[in-house]
Amino acid sequence: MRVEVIGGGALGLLFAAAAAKGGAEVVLYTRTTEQANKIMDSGIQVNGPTEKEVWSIGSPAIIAAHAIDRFSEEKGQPRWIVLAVKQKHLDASLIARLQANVRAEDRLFCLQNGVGHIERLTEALPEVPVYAAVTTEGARRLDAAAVLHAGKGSTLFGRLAPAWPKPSAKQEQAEKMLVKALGLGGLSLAVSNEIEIAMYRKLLINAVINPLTALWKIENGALLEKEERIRFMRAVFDEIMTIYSAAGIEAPMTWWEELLSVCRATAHNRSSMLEDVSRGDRTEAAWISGGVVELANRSGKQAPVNQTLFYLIEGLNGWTSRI
Ligand code: KPL
Repeated sequence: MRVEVIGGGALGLLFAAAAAKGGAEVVLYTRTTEQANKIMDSGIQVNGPTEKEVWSIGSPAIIAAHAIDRFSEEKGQPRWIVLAVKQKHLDASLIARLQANVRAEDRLFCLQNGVGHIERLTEALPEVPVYAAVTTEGARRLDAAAVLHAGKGSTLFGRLAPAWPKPSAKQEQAEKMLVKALGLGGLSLAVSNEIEIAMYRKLLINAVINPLTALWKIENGALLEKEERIRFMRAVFDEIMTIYSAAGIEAPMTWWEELLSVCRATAHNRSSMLEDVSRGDRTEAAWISGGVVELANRSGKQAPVNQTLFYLIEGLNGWTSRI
């Protein structure tokens, strides 16, 4: 089985290394040639939560690493193409590159936070099966070729209805092979027929935790340290639940408890949005808080709390494109 991973961030390195360990032929595409060269020289190092759990994998399992402009059509076996770039990098030029080089037999596996990308990709590549993936793996990039797999999570993947309600036998076989290879590589993966609800659950978690931790410059667990913070989280949560209900999304109230559990389980994490803001990078707010606002608008509703969070975050580093 061939797996091509686009994106050399924490999840890209982790998925590429796991697929290679699990026996797949892996090609990794990174933003820079320097990173690709480093990976070809040293392989990828995966560090577990304790010092003892370190392993690396390189050639021949990782058959190549290239800068993304080398991504091209492959005449051989169908590929799983793991899109491990952030939403902000899933732009018109990357989508055009995919349109030119991905064949109908390939499959896209999309690891982005937020919403909107699956629809964009499905529209751009109508012949290609597009899978949404929702992961709770905790990973942090240590350097160009090393990743810390800090928290063992799991990944659900599936297709949004009504795209391909029943996968073909070939498709099911390909799904099984991916689950097996990544499982052997240490990642727990399962196919879900309800990936949409998993995406909305993750969207809610990200839409509450990410902007608040980024604005207040705190770790996830610190959200629970003060009553006022919890009240604010609740206001964001309640607004999202009202929007979900208007949009016909069946979201249980137990998601509040789950949200609090995620804060406890990732207490010492700095959210991805806090990291982006600290580096002066553009965040994923447009696809998280902005995704909630768009969902509200589609049902004829407003989302003032999420809209305000989106504006505040976009304004933090001078990213005011939509304001
Ligand atoms: O997904 C996350 C993120 O930071 O983007 C959470 C779950 C909030 C963990 O930090």
